Amino acid sequence: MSNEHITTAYQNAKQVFARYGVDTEQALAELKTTPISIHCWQGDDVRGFESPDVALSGGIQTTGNYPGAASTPAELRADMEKAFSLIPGKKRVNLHAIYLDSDEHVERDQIKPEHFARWVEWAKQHDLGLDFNPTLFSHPKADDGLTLSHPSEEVRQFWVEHVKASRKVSEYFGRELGSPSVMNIWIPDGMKDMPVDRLAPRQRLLDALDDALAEKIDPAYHKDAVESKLFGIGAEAYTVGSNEFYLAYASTRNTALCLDAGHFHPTEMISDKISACSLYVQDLLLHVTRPVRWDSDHVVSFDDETQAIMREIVRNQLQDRVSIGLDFFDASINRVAAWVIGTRNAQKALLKALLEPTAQLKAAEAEFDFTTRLGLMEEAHSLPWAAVWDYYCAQNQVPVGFDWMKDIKDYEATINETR
Ligand code: RNT
Ligand code: ZN
Repeated sequence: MSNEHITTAYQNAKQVFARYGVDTEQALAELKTTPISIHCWQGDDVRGFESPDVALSGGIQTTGNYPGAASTPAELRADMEKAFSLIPGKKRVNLHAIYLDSDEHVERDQIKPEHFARWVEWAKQHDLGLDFNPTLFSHPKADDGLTLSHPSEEVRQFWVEHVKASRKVSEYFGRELGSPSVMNIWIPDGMKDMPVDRLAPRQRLLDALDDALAEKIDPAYHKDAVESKLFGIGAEAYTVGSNEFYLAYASTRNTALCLDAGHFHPTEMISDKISACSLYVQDLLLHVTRPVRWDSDHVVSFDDETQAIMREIVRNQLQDRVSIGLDFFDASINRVAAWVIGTRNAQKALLKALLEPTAQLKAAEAEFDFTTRLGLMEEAHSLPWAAVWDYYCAQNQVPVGFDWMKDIKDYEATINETR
């Protein structure tokens, strides 16, 4: 499609949206400044660079053996750069502690900002914010399936020290890059079969978190977030960090709350949790992902729930309080393409939400005119938002439509020679 066609289609769409009281220019300006935090771990199947041989643990799994996975920090950064050249708008990169870039082995409780200095340099060069995660899995001290809730004081303390060390790294990111790093704590702790004591591990987790987060850090540089989960592989009967546990923790300790779209019962949707949680916690972090029958972490699709999530943010004007992060890992397709597909889908859903005639919908609802509400809501799905998306891609010098696939195929051909 030529630029002229794209612009003409956009101008037509702009008129259509204007008739519904929607300003496309404003929507595009907002889309452009809303960052999406792209997770590094899609690029190497959550392996990291700490110990090449340690298997992924913690009840999460990647499946597939598509060639070309990154195995060094330089390869991972190159892959992300390629993906970013195909994704418009503002990006952040979400790192896990196991992605340290160090020439020597460093134990988790010993990680320091210097082990992430090359990531920060790179982020500066590419105008990226950074977010962070302590890694409480894929480690011998997590082999019992318990970390911060472990009955052993020694094991627990090791993980507390890891979280403390991670906060320093996160603070360093925020300080260096001028925007707060959101540091998300997810632990795999749970049990395969019915526990006798559900309380004591939760009490230990509560105390360990309070200890790990005791030091105040300027929220201009760093924010803590906590992520609940319903179950994991090998932790089917019980997770210590359940939803109730962390919702109450975040609201009483003033941390952010992370809602992962795959961490609830299959008919529960995080889109319906955003508004409720926003009344009790100041900041939310989203792990936008696609659960297929379970917490499978499939690549984000342009599906109903992804659209509903973005609508909730926009309708309630929560853009400043909700950080949008992605969390999927698929090893069965080209990993760079996975980032491109998932991130572009999240952005499309956000744009579509920004183009919704929300004021008219709210007015209909206020008048109990539910017929108008449903009619307009349904018509809004087929308004020409895709023409606005194409124009946005062209304006931001990234491929329009499926043209990005050619770049992926070319990149794949060069990668296959070296990996
Ligand atoms: C696991 C959680 C967690 C991880 C990442 C790698 O179920 O969703 O967020 O996916 O930390
Ligand atoms: Zn998650």
